[in-house]
Amino acid sequence: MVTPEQRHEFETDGFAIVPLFSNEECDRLTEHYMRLREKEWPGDFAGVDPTSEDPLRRYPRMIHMHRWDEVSLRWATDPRINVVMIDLLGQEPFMVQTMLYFKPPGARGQALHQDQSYLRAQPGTCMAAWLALDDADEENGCMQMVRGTKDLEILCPEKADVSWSFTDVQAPVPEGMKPEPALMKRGEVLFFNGQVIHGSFPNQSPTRFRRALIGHYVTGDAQQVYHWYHPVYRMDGTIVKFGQSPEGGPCGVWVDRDGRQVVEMIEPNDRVEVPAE
Ligand SMILES: O=C(O)CCC(=O)C(=O)O
Repeated sequence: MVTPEQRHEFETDGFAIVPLFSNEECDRLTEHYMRLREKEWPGDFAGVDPTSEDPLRRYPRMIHMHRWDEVSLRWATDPRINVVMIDLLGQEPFMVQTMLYFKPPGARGQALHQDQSYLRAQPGTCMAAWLALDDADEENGCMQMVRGTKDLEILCPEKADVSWSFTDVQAPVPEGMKPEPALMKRGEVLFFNGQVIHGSFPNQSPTRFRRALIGHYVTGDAQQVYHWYHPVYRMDGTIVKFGQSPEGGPCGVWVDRDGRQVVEMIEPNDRVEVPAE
């Protein structure tokens, strides 16, 4: 299922794009979630306001749909996703989260971050399967990936600029590293590990949505994950008993060592707050 090029990309950068779903499947999924979005569901913490000026209040992301929506559970445990994960990781993963980002025209993006700073899979890491339901490019706010970050520890978060990001924290990126756009056709899935720094810029299109269906997983060797991601599912859709990762712990900051940027781990209380931009 995974080509030698895709495997090489994943081994080098911690991410790879694999075409997996047909246009008809994308149509069906898009229709399904657009219909669901007409109502409020568990996980809609900020509420849905069809009259809001803010595109993300009209179409907020959905979270953990697999807990109440059979279509989402079936998609997140789809055998094709499982085969790719096994190919890339050597082991079957566990599924812990689903999300649907609608990202309508004019919507803010999401500041750069590492998924592992939220999921805290231990041992091992987490993985994402990010399915483009629309073609995604720089105009409508495609994913942005930072090469060279696939093995990083969890970085201490900084404040993000909420004028363009709907989240208020970001992972620091040192000079010399920069996000690169992941241009995708609908039906392609971007697989990336929990260390890779990634995010997305605003949707600048006046007309195009940039919808994505996302599954989050922990690698097969993991025994703990943060409590927000429980219950944990096997790839056959059954629930498995899992430990809970503790809160807090050290995080990394970039320091200059002989002209090279390296990550140094510190206790969170020793951090110096960086003012918001
Ligand atoms: O879809 C996006 O814009 C961002 C998604 C993301 O960063 C994530 O799923 O971790």
